[in-house]
Amino acid sequence: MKYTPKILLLVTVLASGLLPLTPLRAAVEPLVSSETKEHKDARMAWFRDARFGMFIHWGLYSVPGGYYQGKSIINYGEWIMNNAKIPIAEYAAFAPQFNPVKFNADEWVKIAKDAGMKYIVITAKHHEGFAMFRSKASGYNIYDATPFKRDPLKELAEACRKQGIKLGFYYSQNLDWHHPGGAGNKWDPAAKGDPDKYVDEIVIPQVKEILTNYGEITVIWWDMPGDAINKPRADRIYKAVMECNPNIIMNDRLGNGYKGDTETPEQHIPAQGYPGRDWETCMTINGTWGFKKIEKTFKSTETLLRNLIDIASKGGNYLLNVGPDAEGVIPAGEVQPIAEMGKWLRVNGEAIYGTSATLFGEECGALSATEKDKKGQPAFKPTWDWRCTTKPGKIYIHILKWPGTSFTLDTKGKLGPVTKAYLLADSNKPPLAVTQDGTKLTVTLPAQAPDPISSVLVLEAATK
Ligand code: JFZ
Repeated sequence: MKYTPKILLLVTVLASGLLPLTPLRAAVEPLVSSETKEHKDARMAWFRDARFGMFIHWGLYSVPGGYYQGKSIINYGEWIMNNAKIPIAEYAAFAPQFNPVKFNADEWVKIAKDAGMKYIVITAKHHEGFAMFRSKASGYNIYDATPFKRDPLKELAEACRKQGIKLGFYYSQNLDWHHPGGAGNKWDPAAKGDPDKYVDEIVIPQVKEILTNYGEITVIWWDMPGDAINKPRADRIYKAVMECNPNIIMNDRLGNGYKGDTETPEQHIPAQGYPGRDWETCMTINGTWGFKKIEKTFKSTETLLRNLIDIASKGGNYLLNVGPDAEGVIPAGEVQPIAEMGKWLRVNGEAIYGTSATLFGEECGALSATEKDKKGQPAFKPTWDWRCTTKPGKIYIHILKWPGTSFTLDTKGKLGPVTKAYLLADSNKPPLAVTQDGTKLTVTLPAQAPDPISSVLVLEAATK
């Protein structure tokens, strides 16, 4: 087919939403420099507002659910093929047993939405190599290789669109323990193959499929880069993504110098965030990403909410994982605490969504004088009295440890006169009494916290 350049331009602009295209983004990564700040800001705007998303690890590994030959296999459930060194043909035999008839995309999206999450990132293909979508590039996919005969990503994309949730795809570009030429499978000789053929005949065609067949996909989440993703291969993959959607948000895990748009700290919250970079902490609610039958212990609502508040106060996002089982059900132990988070967010969301990082920083904790972290550096010891987020003209103090009848803050000269103070849970009540003596600010509080986990004190004041 031949298009005139004008039509092509029009089609591209329409396809990429209303953002004006920087024709150069495709050409510049990893040098990045020529995307204007305005364009980058517009491209990242929804992500910076969102603050809270759902990660979904779902694949063939949900069938064994952490067990192989009657034994519980240690470590993450989605790594079972590797951890138990399961031969390719034997692992592939899980496919005919995979029939997640209880999968209901509308329900999953509703769970995310009720939790106050604004986007979903789901594993389109994890290291096991099994595509969770209908793929022409490989028959090893949920539509063609299982009795399910449905494309869950298609159903999820439709449900997301209906319910106003953004959708992104995780894709394991380097590790692929099934397809010849994919990296990482050293236990089965059938995995041997040409990595260029793997990239050109599996990765690139599948990436094009997931970025064109499912409406607007807003995030591409690579994982576990390695030597096999050398510069020419990384460049080819990147080019394919940019051809599909130049406004996509890409994480930092493609490999070979590609910094992407986001830092992705895993299972932890960095002490100070990443000043000058967008970032997203991804985390499990239990001890695994992919479903494991043995996992019965889940983080509490308090821990999860604290994490969300801590992350927001450092300018990041929280991508919190759920691992649906082989029937397509998200474990109740994961649904329950995130539903509680949603309840809190319906009252206090103004202090999370679309906010900027703290004006202060010291409230998050300090470096220990004696203890060292894994890298031998002074360990960061968080403190949990309060956190701060901001919006123009508003400072939100998330009070985690209720101080009794008054809250005192050293403003360090960072805010002007406070014109009004109130509790977000209590915004119709008379404003709270405030005294300001130099940089010492005191707000009179009720004796009881409105919320047992975190109550937000709003200060209306100009920030400096
Ligand atoms: C990777 C995957 O291997 C894992 O299965 C899961 O998908 C997770 C989100 O990402 O695991 C990693 C990746 C990076 C680090 C640790 C585990 N890391 O940087 O420490």
